[in-house]
Amino acid sequence: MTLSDDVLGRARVTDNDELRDYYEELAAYEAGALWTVANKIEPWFPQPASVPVLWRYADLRPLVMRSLDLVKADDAGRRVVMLTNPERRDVAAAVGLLYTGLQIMGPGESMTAHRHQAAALRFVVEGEGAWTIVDGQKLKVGPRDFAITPNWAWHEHGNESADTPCIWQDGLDIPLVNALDAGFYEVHPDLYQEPGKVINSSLLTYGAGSMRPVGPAGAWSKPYSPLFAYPWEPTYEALLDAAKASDGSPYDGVIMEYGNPLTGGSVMPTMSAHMQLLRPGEATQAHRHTGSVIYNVAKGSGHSVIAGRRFDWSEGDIFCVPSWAWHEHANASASEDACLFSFNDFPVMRSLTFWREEASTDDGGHQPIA
Ligand code: GTQ
Repeated sequence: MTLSDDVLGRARVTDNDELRDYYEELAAYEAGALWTVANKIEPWFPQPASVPVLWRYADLRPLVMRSLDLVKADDAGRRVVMLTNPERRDVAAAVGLLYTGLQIMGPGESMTAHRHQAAALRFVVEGEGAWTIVDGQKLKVGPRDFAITPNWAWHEHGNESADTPCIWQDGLDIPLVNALDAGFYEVHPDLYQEPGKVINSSLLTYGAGSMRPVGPAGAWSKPYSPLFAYPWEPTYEALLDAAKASDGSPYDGVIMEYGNPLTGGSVMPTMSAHMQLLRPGEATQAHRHTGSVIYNVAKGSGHSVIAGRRFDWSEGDIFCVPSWAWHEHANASASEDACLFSFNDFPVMRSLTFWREEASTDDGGHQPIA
C-alpha cells in the first residue's frame, strides 16, 4: 500500500525558479530545505535499500573452494567470500546493517588472533575439525553448530582436520558498527592466544539447560552469553521436544532462540540467532517486522515467499529478509522436517524501542502483533 504525500501534514511544496535559486544558495553554505527531502527521510514505513536475495550453496561452494588455492589465510586475514545485497555493497551488508560470508579453512590451517568492535557469530556448514579460540577458550565446532565471538573478544580460527576443509558462515554487525562510526580493530600482541587446557569449557559450565552455576562462574557480568558454543544435537532435540508439546508459532513453525543461559536474553547485545523447525508439509502464515534476518538452510528443503517473491531453498542455501518485508516459509517435504538457522539485529531494534510486528489478515489487510 502506498500512502499519498499530497496531504496536510506531509511536505508538498511545488518547486519554482525562485525556490530552485534558493536551494542553490543554501547548498553553497552546506545547508538545505527540509521540505525537499522530508517525505524521503521520514517515510511512512521502512523503505529498506536491501532486497530479498537467495545465495545458492551449489553456486558458491566451488568458488569458496577455489579461494583456498588463490590466497593464503595469513595474507587474507580471513579467507571469506562475502555475500552482498545489490544496493548495499558500499557498506558490505548482506541485508540492512548485517554482514555475512562463507569462510573456508584448509586442513591443518590456523589463523592469527585479532579483535574488533564488531560482534561475530558462526554457523558451521561443512567439515569436521574446525576450532576457534574466543578470549582464551578453545571451542571445537562441527556441522550445524553455532558459536559466538562477542565484540572485542580475541579470536582466532583453525581447522585440525588432516584432509578436509571446513566452511562456516560468518555473521557480523560490521555495517551497524560502521554506520555508528564506532569501529576499532587490534591484532593480538602475540599473534596467537594461549588457550586454556579445557576444550569447550563454557559448554561444560553453562550448557546444561536450566542448571545454573553457583559461585564465581555464576557471577558472570559481561553483556553477552557466557556460553560460546551451541552444538546441533541438543538444539535439534529441543525443537523436536517442543514440537511434541506445542504448536509453535503460526509465522515460524517451532522456533527457538539461542539464549544467554544466565539471563534468558539474546546471545549478544546487537545480534540474536534462532533455529526453527518446519514440520513435514508445514507452511507458515505471513508476518513482517522491523529488523533484518539472514537464514541458513540447516536441513531439508522448501521455499519462502519474501516481499512477494518466491525463493526455493535447500540445505546450505543462505537467504535474507529485509526489515518490514512480508515473509512466510514452507517445508517442501511431506515426510522430512526442515530446519532454518537464522540471525538478526532484533536486540538492537528492541533496545532502541524500534520493534514492530504485524500479521497479515484473511481479508488481505494487516494487524499489529503485540
Ligand atoms: O572471523 O574475525 O567474515 O573479522 C569478516 C570479518 C570474519 C572474523 C569475517 C571478520 C571475521
